[in-house]
Amino acid sequence: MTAKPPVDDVGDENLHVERPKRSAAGLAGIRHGLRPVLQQAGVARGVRTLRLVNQQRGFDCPGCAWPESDKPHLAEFCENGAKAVAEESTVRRVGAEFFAAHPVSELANRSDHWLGQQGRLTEPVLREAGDDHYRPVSWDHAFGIVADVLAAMETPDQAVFYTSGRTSNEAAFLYQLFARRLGTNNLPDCSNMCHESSGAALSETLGVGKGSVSLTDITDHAELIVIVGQNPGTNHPRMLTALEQAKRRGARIVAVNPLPEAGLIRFRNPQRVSGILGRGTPLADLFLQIRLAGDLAFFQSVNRLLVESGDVDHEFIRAHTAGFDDVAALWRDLDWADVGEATGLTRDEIDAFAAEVRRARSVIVCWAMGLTQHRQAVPTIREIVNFLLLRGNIGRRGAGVCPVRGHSNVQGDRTMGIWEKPPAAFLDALGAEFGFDPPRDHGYDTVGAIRAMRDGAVQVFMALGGNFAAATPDSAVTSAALRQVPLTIHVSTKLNRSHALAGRRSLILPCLGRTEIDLRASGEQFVTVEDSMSVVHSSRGALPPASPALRSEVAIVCGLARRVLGLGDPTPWEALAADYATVRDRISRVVPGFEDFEQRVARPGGFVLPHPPRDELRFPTTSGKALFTANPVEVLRVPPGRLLLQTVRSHDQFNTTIYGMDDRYRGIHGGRRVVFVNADDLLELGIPDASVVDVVSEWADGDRRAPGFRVVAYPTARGCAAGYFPEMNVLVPLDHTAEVSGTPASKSVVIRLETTG
Ligand SMILES: Nc1nc2c(c(=O)[nH]1)N[C@H]1C(S)=C(S)[C@@H](COP(=O)(O)OP(=O)(O)OC[C@H]3O[C@@H](n4cnc5c(=O)[nH]c(N)nc54)[C@H](O)[C@@H]3O)O[C@H]1N2
Ligand SMILES: Nc1nc2c(c(=O)[nH]1)N[C@H]1C(S)=C(S)[C@@H](COP(=O)(O)OP(=O)(O)OC[C@H]3O[C@@H](n4cnc5c(=O)[nH]c(N)nc54)[C@H](O)[C@@H]3O)O[C@H]1N2
Ligand SMILES: [Mo]
Repeated sequence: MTAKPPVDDVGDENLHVERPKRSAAGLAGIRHGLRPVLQQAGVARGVRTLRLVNQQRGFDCPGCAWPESDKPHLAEFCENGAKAVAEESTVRRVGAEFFAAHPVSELANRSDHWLGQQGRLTEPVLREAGDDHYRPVSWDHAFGIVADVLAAMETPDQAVFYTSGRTSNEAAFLYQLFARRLGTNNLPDCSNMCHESSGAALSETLGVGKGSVSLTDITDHAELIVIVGQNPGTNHPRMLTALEQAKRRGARIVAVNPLPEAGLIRFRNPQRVSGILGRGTPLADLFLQIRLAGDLAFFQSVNRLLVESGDVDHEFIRAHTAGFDDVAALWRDLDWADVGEATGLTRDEIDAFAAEVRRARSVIVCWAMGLTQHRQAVPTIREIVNFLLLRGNIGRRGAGVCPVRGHSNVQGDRTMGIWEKPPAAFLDALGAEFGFDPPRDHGYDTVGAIRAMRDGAVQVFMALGGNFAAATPDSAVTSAALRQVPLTIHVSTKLNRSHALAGRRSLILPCLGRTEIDLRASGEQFVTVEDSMSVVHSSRGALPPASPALRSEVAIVCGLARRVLGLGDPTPWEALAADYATVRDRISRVVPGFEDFEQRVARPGGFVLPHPPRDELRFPTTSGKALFTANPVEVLRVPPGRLLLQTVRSHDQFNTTIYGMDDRYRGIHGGRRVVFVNADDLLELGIPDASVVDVVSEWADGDRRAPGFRVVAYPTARGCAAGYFPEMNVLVPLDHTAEVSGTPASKSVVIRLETTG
């Protein structure tokens, strides 16, 4: 039952819309999850693969970064994990014949779905300047081309090294070492578009840019769990199991979201009989349908109420924090009319939430892209820290900050030094270990890299994973920028748009995926990853590689580094590529918290990295205290006749990888070009439900247009539309970014709808 890849693009011909679902997962979830694995991987390979996901001797799920429990179920995977595994373990292949048959000019017009469905890349290919085809090239020749172009650069800062968050710790560590040996900190990554805002806000206020809770804080201890700007039913389905456990022991759950997402309302656990048969567990006790970008005003109003009623932990504030008095003064000036306008919530709703908070001895706040991708993302997350500090909800059991990470190793890549703004202490340790003086100037982040490419300042763009052309904002600007780069290099498992919208010369270097056996000179290797709760553990592939020509990311980085840096470079690249234990040995001496790495990662479940606020109520900020910060509210006012647009994931995609054309929980089937709008807004705009419109975004430099979207009347907050990325990325202006973090503000774009038919 191995289905062949699609010949034609499916498009939206079969689009139909049903009522949104009220609950997530359940039996349908398992069935939907298994179907793609069995279709793409064949029955035997599929079942064998799924049995090994997230098991202690298996591989880490290439889906999201939600942690595994101590005692994984026999099948610790979810519907969307199954889809991620299927994408990678597919038996379809893209080789020389494929590229001979499909010119790049044709590939550029294919959808992300069609490209991804073609199968795994099997051999290195090169497209020369002026040629319309990729053609096979040897690994050696490919590395030679890169070495020649890098050697001809005027400065190392003309090269950019992007990383996506699936890269292992070992590969990431070597990749940043290579870039810095070359002399640049141009290491943008997908984190710049993801949790950069969280990292910025948390490191400033708490001294650590990561989450402070563990899985048992959620399952066993928290009395109140607040889920803000996150859609776990689709993007972190295993989180629902943890929330269900919390719920069963009496924890309260509050969801804050413009969309009534199915997973937030009710959950049917597919791994429990009652979940398969019954109606499941109601999850949220309180659902607050907030307006886009209203969260800063919301949390600030709650903070004010708590201070007014005296429901704060003065002892904690005095002992562990700084800045409270100034901030409390700002809160007293908060205008309730602004709060109402920004949040769309009534005073009763806010009071109800404050009452939940007063009752709870321990509170966790979880969030994801609904907070990080707004202009005021960093002040908003700082205000959440204020909220938790007020009642001592940091550094104690069942309490804390929980930014839920996206990619399975995005947090680990940062820990390994993938960052354009590396801390001096990291560079010092790296330089001491490898005997060189790393560059100190900050490099480009993702948006900075696009500007530099646009301005002709980049000679080489390399990507270790990801789909830069599709994931980044302002698609027209970005693809034009990429196409004028003299050489682009993509290390990838699957075909994607970035290979079609690549530089003047373009290389695709195919690599092993997580699911595959990685055999090196010293034997079979494993790699390590860090999950959203700072647990580091191993991941070992089990399937034969998709093609004998594939190399591991580690081998590719080391091979390239040797060729580029020459035989005179003292780094033992060959030895590092032969035995990943030697890489971990280096990491253990450079990165704090990785002492005895090899021994500790051998333990079942791995080990937890230190987190001073969580472990010892110590705040490594400049003042040594946790900081209250003043975050003035700026109400985002939209001109009449306009809406605010957020760009989200459907249930059938992993970022730019489109598994299928459905968004089951939201009732969308057979298409993706939809725009969700509140029925009352449609009435006011005079646009009937189901019309076809152009979505037009408005920015200082002019309009951007996404043609041909079907309007779907949907119970979203008033004034707040939604659509899918990457299709809507063409509407996000490059300069529309979050303060401080520079993250594209792709969840609050001012748009108008123009009817076309
Ligand atoms: N299956 C699957 N899993 C994934 C991914 C995937 O694409 N598919 N992607 C992975 C990655 S890289 C990431 S970063 C995560 C993303 O995980 P999520 O952040 O859950 O992903 P989004 O689809 O962007 O959903 C954003 C949510 O925030 C809400 N929201 C938007 N703006 C606001 C706001 O202003 N205030 C509030 N309170 N809510 C708001 C939206 O309505 C939506 O529910 O998922 C990871 N896991
Ligand atoms: N408008 C809008 N834009 C967004 C977002 C949004 O919410 N709205 N979300 C942003 C977020 S949170 C993120 S994280 C970024 C994601 O940005 P990216 O990380 O750049 O994009 P992905 O779609 O996750 O990358 C998928 C590609 O990775 C490759 N790949 C998969 N597995 C492996 C592997 O093991 N090794 C290697 N080398 N390659 C592999 C495959 O070729 C696949 O095509 O997008 C951002 N863009
Ligand atoms: Mo992400």
